[in-house]
Amino acid sequence: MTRIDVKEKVLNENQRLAADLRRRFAEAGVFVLNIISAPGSGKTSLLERTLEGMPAGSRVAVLTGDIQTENDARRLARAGFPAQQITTGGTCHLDARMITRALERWNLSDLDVLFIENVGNLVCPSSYDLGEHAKVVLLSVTEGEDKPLKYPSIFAKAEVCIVNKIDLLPYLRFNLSQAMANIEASHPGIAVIETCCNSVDGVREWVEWVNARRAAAFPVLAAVR
Ligand SMILES: Nc1nc2c(ncn2[C@@H]2O[C@H](COP(=O)(O)OP(=O)(O)OP(=O)(O)O)[C@@H](O)[C@H]2O)c(=O)[nH]1
Ligand SMILES: [Mg+2]
Repeated sequence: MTRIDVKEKVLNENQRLAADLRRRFAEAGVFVLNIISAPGSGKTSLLERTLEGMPAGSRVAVLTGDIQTENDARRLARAGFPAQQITTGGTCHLDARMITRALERWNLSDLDVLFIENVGNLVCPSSYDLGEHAKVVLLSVTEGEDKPLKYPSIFAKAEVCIVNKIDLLPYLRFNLSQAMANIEASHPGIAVIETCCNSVDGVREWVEWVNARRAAAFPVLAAVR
């Protein structure tokens, strides 16, 4: 049917633009993470804690996607690093064209790390390659331990799963060991980090993961910069 053809065409176009972004990130030595979760799981909070802990002068920037509002970019800009909002106006995911357009405002050679906060949604963002080095999925304990089984695609594609809002466990009927088993079932061997973004619990472990993954992506650059 026509509908299927259109979808394929859009995804192919996205693949072409994502490949171009990937080449540009490699040439400029920019390490890029695409952070995905349901609305409100704590993506912006995790990035706020991450940026707050970075030394001034760190060559890091954030693109943050939402359907409406500039709220998240405003929150993230407080840490003093470049932050740009992409408002999709209704689209439930970021695509490679949106990233390409946003990056026209920045010089990639000024950056070492680019965090992309995707639109809050566990489904659509998993289908769109943004040229990133790795996808990151957040699961907050308020969402229920079954989500990795209900939305397996993003858990299968992500390289690390952040289990957030761990401070709320005493107040919830959330079975953490079952959640861990469900994450492992969706992606055997995936790295899992527990965080509380109201404090810095687990954030150091997350930053260590980012640094190690960056070093794997750019072994020579990581050694000299
Ligand atoms: N108790 C608790 N609350 C948290 C934690 N992390 C985030 N929150 C709260 O959860 C709410 C949503 O957090 P955000 O960081 O805006 O979540 P988000 O994933 O960026 O949301 P969208 O961009 O709208 O999808 C806020 O009220 C945060 O203060 C946490 O670890 N523990
Ligand atoms: Mg957010």
